[in-house]
This record gives sequence, structure tokens and C-alpha cells, in this order.
Amino acid sequence: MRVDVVSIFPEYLAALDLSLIGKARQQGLLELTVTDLREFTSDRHRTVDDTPYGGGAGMVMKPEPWAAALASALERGPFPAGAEGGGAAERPVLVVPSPAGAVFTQATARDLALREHLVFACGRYEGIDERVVDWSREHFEVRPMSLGDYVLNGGEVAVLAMVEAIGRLVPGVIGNPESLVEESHADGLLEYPVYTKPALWRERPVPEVLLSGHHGRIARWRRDRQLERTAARRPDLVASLDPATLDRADRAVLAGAGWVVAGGHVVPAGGDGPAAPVA
Ligand code: JCH
Repeated sequence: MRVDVVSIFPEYLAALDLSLIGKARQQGLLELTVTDLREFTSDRHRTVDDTPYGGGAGMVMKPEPWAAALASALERGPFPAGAEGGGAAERPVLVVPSPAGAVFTQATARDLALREHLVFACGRYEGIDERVVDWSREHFEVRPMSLGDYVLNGGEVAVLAMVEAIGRLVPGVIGNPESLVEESHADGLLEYPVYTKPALWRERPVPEVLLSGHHGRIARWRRDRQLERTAARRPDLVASLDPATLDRADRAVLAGAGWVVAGGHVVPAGGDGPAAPVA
């Protein structure tokens, strides 16, 4: 996979050279290039912004440097060279972080981890002139993406998060592929709590079942904690559970947390959900 990042703060992306992504590069699985948008300006002041048409606060990023930077990224092509394998050339993906983007999820990360060429355009100020996005659709699959419903000052932090989430899913990048298998079994539930040595710390014992060696009981205990946590912290995820994936023990834990299966959905006990049809 090739990853190109364009930013007016390229030093911000230095963290990508460390840890997981750095290892992927050393293994030849991923090639990362970070370029300074100002390299693609042609005026003496290396101007990248201007006032917004229609008025309003702040500044907007000018289209010309962006077009030049993105054309330069396109020229690099996929990595390794000829990653198409004789087939039709795949469209590179242009990810544009934006508070107005679709929310980036694990499903997005899995999808993008299979692509040959990802380009990330880090905006600043009030964002990038929208015509850059429109023009880019002629050359890229364009994906405006939000990290979540909160406002950052620019795209860099969002790109750090997205490249880390994507990079660890590139085949061969994670040392222990078992971790990925467990994650993919996550069934729309939050993770269970984890513990390590010492078995007793500040008068707090590790839950005894985890020391028991009973793999079936451990699996059931972990599943119970996942269900409890999800009910307490993420009611939206509980409401999205498919009842077909819930056994009797699951339903008992959810009932204890105030959720029941009714009308083919998981709903809060005692109202709200659609009534189950009477047979
Ligand atoms: C960004 C900005 C428009 C603030 C400039 C580029 C992404 N999830 C997420 N939150 N914020 C971002 C993000 C991504 C790229 C840029 N800004 C600052 C732009 C705003 O609304 C009018 C507010 C923020």
C-alpha cells in the first residue's frame, strides 16, 4: 500500500514513522510519503489561504496548491509499483478529513486497508475550497471523513488516527494475527476487561474465574462483561444487536441491564420498542 499525506504541518505526521506503521515500512508492506503543501505554491509568500467568498469568519485553503500536490501524489502511483497485477488500474482513494464527513469506523478502516493507494488531504483554517473535492472526483475515489462529532483545528490528528487504524489491518503488519481474529469476532459489543500480574494488587484480586483454567467459563464470563459494558456505555450498540446472535445467557445478562428482545429487536424493557406481534 502507498500512503501519501499532504499538510502544511508535515512535522505533525512524524509519529507515523514510529511503532506499527514504521515496522510496516521496514517490512516493505507500506510506503508513506508526507509532503508540505507549501512546496506546491508559486508565490514569494508561499500562500495557501485566502478570504472566503460570501463572507464569514476565517480563511479558506486555495485550490491551486492542492491541485498541484494531488497531481504529484497521483504520479507516484500504487506501491509496490504495478500492484494492479495486470488487472485494471484501481482508482486511488482521496481521504479528506472534515467535520462534515461521513464517520470513519472500523468498517471504513477494513475497506481502505485493501486499497493500493491512499492519499490524505489535511486541511486547516475553515477547510479546502470545495472545487478541489469536485475536481478530485475525476481522478480519485473521494471520501470526506470525520473522526466523530467534535471539532478539531485541522485534518492532521484525524489522519494520524485513520492511518494507524488502517495500517494495522494491512495483511502482514500485525505480529499476532490472532488479535485481529478476536477483534473481528467482536459482534458489535465493546471489549471485555483485561488483567495481568500480580493476581492481587492493592487488595484488588483478579476475577477468580480467569485463574481457573476453565476455558468455557472464562469465555462466558468475558461475554457477560462485554454485554454489561455495552449496555452501560453504548445503548446505541445494544439496540443494533441482532437477536439471532444472542443465546439464553446473553438475554439474561441484557435483561439484568434493562433490555429485552421484542419484535425482532433488542429494546429497553418496559416500553419504547415496537410491540411484538401476537401469534
Ligand atoms: C478541520 C474546521 C470547519 C473547524 C479545518 C480542516 C474532523 N472529526 C473532525 N472534527 N474536525 C475535523 C476537521 C478536519 C479537517 C479540518 N478544520 C477546522 C473546519 C469547521 O466548521 C465550520 C470547524 C476539522
